Amino acid sequence: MERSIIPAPASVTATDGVEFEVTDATRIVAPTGSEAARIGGYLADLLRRSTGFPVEIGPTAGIVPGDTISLAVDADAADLGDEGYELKVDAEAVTLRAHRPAGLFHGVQSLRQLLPSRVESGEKQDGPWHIPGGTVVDKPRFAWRGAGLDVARHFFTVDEIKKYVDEIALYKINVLHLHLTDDQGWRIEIKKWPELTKVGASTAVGGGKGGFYTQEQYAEIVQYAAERFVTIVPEIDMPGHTNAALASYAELNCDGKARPTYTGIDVGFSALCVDKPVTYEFLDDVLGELAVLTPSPYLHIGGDEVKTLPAAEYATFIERVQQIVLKHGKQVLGWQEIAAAKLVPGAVTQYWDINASPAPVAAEVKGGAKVILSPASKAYLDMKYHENSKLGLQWAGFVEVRDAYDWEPATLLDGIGEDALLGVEAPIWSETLEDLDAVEFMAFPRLPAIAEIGWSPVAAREWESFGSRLAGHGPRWTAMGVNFYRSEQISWPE
Ligand code: TNX
Repeated sequence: MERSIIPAPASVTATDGVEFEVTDATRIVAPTGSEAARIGGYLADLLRRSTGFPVEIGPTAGIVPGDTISLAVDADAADLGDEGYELKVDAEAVTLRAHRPAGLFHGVQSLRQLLPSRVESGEKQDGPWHIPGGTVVDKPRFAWRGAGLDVARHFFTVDEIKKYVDEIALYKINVLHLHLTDDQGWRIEIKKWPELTKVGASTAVGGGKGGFYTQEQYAEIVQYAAERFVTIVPEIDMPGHTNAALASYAELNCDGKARPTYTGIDVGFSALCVDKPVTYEFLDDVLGELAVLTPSPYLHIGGDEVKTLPAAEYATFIERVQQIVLKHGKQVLGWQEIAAAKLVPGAVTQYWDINASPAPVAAEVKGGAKVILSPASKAYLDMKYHENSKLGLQWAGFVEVRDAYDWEPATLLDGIGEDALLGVEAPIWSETLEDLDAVEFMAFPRLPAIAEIGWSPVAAREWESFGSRLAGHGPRWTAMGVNFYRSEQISWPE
């Protein structure tokens, strides 16, 4: 069983010689109207497309042995936690149990991966459809297993985001962090500041046409992701990375003059005017509108790479913005640079810059702050795989699959141990990536590596095992229509 599941489950016991066969009599059993039934419906849709079987859902089992896949939330299964599940497969039935619906959803992802890869096809395929027998008992190591996507340097459509949500959910990723604003583009409608999406949204790196999400479209993304147990975490980067806003509104600039729009890829040149009251009125409106659209407890305020502000002004700015975040009922999340300011209780920093000292973050940790790890040399999926990669950047080095896989969060940084970690996240910056095809090429196969680091216990993590499991996912991606990089480190099946 364990030969195929990514991320590696906490525990797997295979029953050799036993298998369950999905047939035209297979039914999904879950209480009518329950979350279990909704998740069962998601599984049924997947099975119907590729098997061509009717796969009915109902509250009671069928009468033929071997025809039942049951899903249930079990109030007594508290030991499985918020996201864990237990999956039992024998010749008669598949039984999936969890304490919470999220666990059922994750269990369905494991079940998917136990079926032949052609189950991922959008068209009817030939059987047989066997699932190997055994028991999986599984729950995550870290609560935060994120993917990040920069929709500012290049714009990605609602449909592209939805497809990416589907792809990351397969690997039990539970956060999609959207980098909504940067120098090259402002991508979210803010009703009180309409020029942001008239001017700021009109550009992209390289001079493309840009774009933005209306609040309605954004809510649709949030909802679609929530149905897949993925939380959208929005980022408004500030005080730097703000040229798109500074081009949209003259009054946000200290000299009162609107900046020209920007389509290059330099970083660090822009900054909001930290002394002007209008700056904080602006941020209050932006974060306020966004908070209403955001079920996540966190608003990401960026805070990275400001090269034009004195340190004291930067710190004062971050301290003021934190109060705005709190006022709107949210908690503060920011890139590691915000650790230079006095952080409010509950604030989380996201480590990325391998060239900067982690000491300020470690100091915050001493005071109880939590950290998300996105070390660029391992977890930045926009880094080139090797020197001849056409897509990607290379400031943090080349990142092959094994580099993305072979590191341990709890021992990576001095003073930032297991207890301080909320989890891990794999960002994709889109300076060189114009569409989802390009994003997929960077994410696969490295995203599953980061997903395994975030989910699996250390004892279940091993490169040889990961590599052989990963090889089997190549045909799965092909069946799903997911572009991927055929790394030479992996023995892909023909
Ligand atoms: C650094 S990561 C940045 C981004 C770039 C990225 C490219 C971070 C907080 N800032 O603005 O897009 O490198 O890899």
